[in-house]
Amino acid sequence: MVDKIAYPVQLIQPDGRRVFRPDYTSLVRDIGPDQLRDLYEDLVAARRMDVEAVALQRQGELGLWAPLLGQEAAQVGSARALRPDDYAFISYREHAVAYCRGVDPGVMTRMWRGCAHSAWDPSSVNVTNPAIVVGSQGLHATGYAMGAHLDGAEIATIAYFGDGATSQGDLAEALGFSMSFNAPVVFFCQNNQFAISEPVHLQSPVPIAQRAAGYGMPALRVDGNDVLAVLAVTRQATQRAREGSGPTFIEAVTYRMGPHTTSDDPTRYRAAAETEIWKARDPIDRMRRLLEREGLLSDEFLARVQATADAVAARLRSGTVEAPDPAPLDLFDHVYSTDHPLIDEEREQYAAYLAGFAGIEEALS
Ligand SMILES: Cc1ncc(C[n+]2csc(CCOP(=O)(O)OP(=O)(O)O)c2C)c(N)n1
Repeated sequence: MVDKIAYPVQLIQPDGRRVFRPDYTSLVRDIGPDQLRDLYEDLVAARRMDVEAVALQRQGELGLWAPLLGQEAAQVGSARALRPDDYAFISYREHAVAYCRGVDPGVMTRMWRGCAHSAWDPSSVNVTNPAIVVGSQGLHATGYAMGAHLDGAEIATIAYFGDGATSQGDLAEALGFSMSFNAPVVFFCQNNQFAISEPVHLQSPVPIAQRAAGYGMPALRVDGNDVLAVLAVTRQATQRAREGSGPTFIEAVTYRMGPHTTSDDPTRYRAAAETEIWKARDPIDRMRRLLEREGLLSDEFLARVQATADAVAARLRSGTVEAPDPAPLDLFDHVYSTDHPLIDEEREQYAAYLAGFAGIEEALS
């Protein structure tokens, strides 16, 4: 697979034409008109959901949000390659992965609103809550994959992370360990060209996938804005994992069209001209062009997509603004599974601090 590093796998060109790649087309032979339409719907719903979350942050309803704008195809294509019993370990930007796994959009913002440590029960959808510690989920995924294998489960585990994460020690350990033990894990890197303000060429002088090749791990690059190509390569990698052929590294070459988070201003470190180039490779436009070329777009279908996307966004909004504020002292719950003297002490101190404000509001009014 190492020869695939130079040329990212592509099945749909930016103008919507198919690419002749029998080796990868065979992996998505079952994706007919209905499935193509469903993928398009996922892409549109994911973007709509993300735009709604950014608006909620601007309206003061969320503390922070990490937009996925531009990365919809990388996330939808890979998540739709997973089987229900596969397991995904995500970072803070994989909202579309969570959506495709079945996470309720109504709880998706809880962590970002600061009202829950864990927004959903990971075991109910086989996707973790977002990992903020960059690269940590590579190790978690490797450990989970090893455990699942020892339990006799024939599943694939997938770790999502960015280009910047590949410089973390955690990822280096995960790659080395998983190769040594042939762990059934897929390392899915979304190379969105930036780690906050650091461009990928500063991160690595060689393609990111080549870093994995250094561990002897099969690695390939895929056009991350091509949902079909991403689906194909992820199916191949997860199948390798399930049948005991070990880990695979996928570099999905994409672009973060928005800021790193809602606290970031990308105009300070990248040129508008560059963003324009990537706009022409927009993953949703590409899929729409394919549907158009193949006669699969109708007003009725587009109305259905719009209705789904609006419903998802409405659910995200109502779930956010209606989420109950936790009691301040809940902060100390679940730090340990049992009582802990240090936590008890901190809880008491904080309670005393809060009590010091009693009556202040009345006095000021
Ligand atoms: C261990 C660790 N170091 C630093 C940070 C601060 N930080 C948050 S996101 C980020 C950049 C990560 O970039 P990348 O891995 O490319 O993912 P992207 O945000 O582009 O999706 C950094 C340095 C962190 N959260 N965790």
